[in-house]
Amino acid sequence: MDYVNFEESNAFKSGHVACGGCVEALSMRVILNKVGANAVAVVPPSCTAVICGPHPNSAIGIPVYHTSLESSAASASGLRRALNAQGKHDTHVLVMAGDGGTYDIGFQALSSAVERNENILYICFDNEGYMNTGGQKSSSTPLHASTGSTPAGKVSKKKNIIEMLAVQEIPYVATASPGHLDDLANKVEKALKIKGFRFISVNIPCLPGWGLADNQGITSARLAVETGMFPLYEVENGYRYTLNVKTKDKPVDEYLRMQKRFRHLSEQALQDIQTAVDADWERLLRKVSLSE
Ligand SMILES: Cc1ncc(C[n+]2csc(CCOP(=O)(O)OP(=O)(O)O)c2C)c(N)n1
Ligand code: SF4
Ligand SMILES: [Mg+2]
Repeated sequence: MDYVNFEESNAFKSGHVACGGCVEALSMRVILNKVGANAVAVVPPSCTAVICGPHPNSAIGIPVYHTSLESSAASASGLRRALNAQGKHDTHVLVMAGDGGTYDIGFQALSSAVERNENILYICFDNEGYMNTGGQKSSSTPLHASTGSTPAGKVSKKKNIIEMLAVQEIPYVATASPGHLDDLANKVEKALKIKGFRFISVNIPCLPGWGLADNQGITSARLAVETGMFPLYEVENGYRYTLNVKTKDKPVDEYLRMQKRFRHLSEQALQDIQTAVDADWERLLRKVSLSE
């Protein structure tokens, strides 16, 4: 049984407006309790921005800078420098952004901040689409998923942002999941101790966006890991790979079939996804073994 290794510090308050059963809200609670009070958050338009809510009724216990969808990493860079100029080197600068604001619209600012190795912790809540605006496709949406803008299924594969960032040799890049909360908490704790650009992508099964029942968020998150659709791993300094859950023992259709966005899949499409996931898993294992 997974447990969460943190003390509740009222960093995330009840009464927020996430969908009932949303595992992003649960993830935010774990992350913010680890981050603590000495921090500022940068949040672009997204479910996260809605969940945080407006001042003075914010659901989170640290100051929030609501920036534009393009500019999270640039805004965070500016805040970091302003805090440094005030001698507040220990104040954490945290970005909490969606996949649309990270993989797509905010990617230019992200890429530049990564190149400068800004001292920022960037959390991407990856619900694989533009969910706050009704569920359109992003470049994080997986192959074949039906969305508001790809009703017959997406024709390209999910962008591999972890590898795109790791190749720049930043100190820390990781994936995490609300299905493994202790692992998520440990990764946040580890990232907070590192200086430089740190990036954690959290897989967020979105209840309305993926077509899941209100109580299926955690089950779906766990299946994403168990099927290898969303492996949990870390890349330090671009080369040291660590796999946090070392088994992949379920077929992808267990994960895909419970989501309405994949209900139209043919047997062939299912097989193609299985083949691609198996190949990606083998590649990941090779990278892990190379760094041992
Ligand atoms: C430049 C720009 N384009 C479009 C929008 C409208 N918009 C607001 S939130 C959003 C969805 C963002 O998706 P994502 O970052 O994945 O966050 P999610 O809603 O899924 O949490 C969009 C398209 C905007 N605010 N700015
Ligand atoms: S739309 Fe999805 S990610 Fe957004 S609050 Fe609802 S369940 Fe959570
Ligand atoms: Mg999204």
